[in-house]
Amino acid sequence: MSDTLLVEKRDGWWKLTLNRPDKLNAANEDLLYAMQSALDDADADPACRALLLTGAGRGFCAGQELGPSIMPSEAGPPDLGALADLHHAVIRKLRALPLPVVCAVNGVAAGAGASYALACDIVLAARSAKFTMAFVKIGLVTDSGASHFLTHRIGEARARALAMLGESVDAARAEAWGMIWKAVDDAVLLQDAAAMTAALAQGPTETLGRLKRLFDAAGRNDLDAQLDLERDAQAEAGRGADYAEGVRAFLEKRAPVFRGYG
Ligand code: T3D
Repeated sequence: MSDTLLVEKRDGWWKLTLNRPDKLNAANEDLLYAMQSALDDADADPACRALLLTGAGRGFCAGQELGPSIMPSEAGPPDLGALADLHHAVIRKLRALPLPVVCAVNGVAAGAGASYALACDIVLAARSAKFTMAFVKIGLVTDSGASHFLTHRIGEARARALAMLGESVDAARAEAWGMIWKAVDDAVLLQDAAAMTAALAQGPTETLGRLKRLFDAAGRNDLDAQLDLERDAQAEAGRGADYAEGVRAFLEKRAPVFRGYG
């Protein structure tokens, strides 16, 4: 078990904390593998019905760890394609995980660190936090999905400018632009994010997983294709115990008790 990622198992949900605070939680290989493994474990455990991702200390994540291991050496240039694959495996797992993932951005989210936040389903950010497309400042392209997430959320004009200028966006502007769900006061970020994750963990988990698939597809589908996908997902939802419980609870004028699966 790596200490670069803290995994706390709560009642129905897990909290993952990026834990390299002296480096603003910059991602080294150890952290990237730890994230992959924690996401696989969460996927395999039916008792985990939601995830919260945050960072330890004053930063959320400063992106790829910058150091000699990714510098050109006598052996030649570094294989940044292979390194991108490592980051991208984490992004793919975050998106494919059939559970809601909440991100509490507690401080700066730079480079791939911003991408990790944007890959989550619901992003809350402390008012003091900022998102920085730092890639270009070191001569790299925007990766780990940031060019995709930004284009879809804030539009191409803003996405291109952010990527090319390497400018920062603070949490209030990120909310105003639709890049994230909400900016909240620093003092309440973690408690708000934990309450939201705990509430999602009580939800109809399989339906929340289907919602993820629908919204992932919405960006590439035309209306006809999306209507077909919605019909198929609704047909699946209608066969589930949580749908029956939802309607029963409504008729009985009580809160539903969703099992999550089955
Ligand atoms: O192949 C591939 O796909 C490659 C992958 C690329 C994806 C990427 O993420 S590329 C972008 C990599 N990240 C960056 O370029 C960001 C570098 N960091 C910064 O620009 C600044 O640190 C921040 C804007 C994020 C925050 O600034 P500030 O002033 O609040 O903090 P600081 O003093 O710069 O940093 C605090 C410490 O964290 C400092 O260490 P020290 O001096 O106290 O010992 C700093 O060196 C360290 N740190 C910050 N970012 C990184 C880092 N150490 C290693 N790697 C980092 N990315």
